Amino acid sequence: MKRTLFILLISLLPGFGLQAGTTVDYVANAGEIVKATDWDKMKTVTVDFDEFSYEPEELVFEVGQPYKLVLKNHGKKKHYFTAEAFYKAIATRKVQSNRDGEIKAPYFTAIELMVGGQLDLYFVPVKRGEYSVFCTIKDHREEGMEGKLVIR
Ligand SMILES: [Cu+2]
Repeated sequence: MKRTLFILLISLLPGFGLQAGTTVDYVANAGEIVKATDWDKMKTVTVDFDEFSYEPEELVFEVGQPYKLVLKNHGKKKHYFTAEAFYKAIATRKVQSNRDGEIKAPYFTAIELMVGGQLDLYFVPVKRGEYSVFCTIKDHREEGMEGKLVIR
């Protein structure tokens, strides 16, 4: 009886039941980090998409440094920038389209760019690590649309 109760209590602890089958959690206090950040110190980094590449294919970000990551599609096809673990390792301020508006959300799993499209991701790196990014359309990843996002 006591043992059953103990197991029940343990399984109710926040996060305890999430470990199996879940990858990484997202940055829960992203809002506070974004607010506390001096956005005047923001650095702009651009990634150009084409068939079938990201240029540059590796990016290095510093923890705590605010960034605007400009994603531009110069190709003749639409492309993804899928990086779930990376998006969960950053505090996202917003994703902005200069023409259409902006989206605020705790994290994303993927960003898709239409032909000629551009989206700007405003964020602060939080969790150190090496994260992969790739395009999930057909064989684009095998063709070379794969990169590395490093937070140090
Ligand atoms: Cu693609």
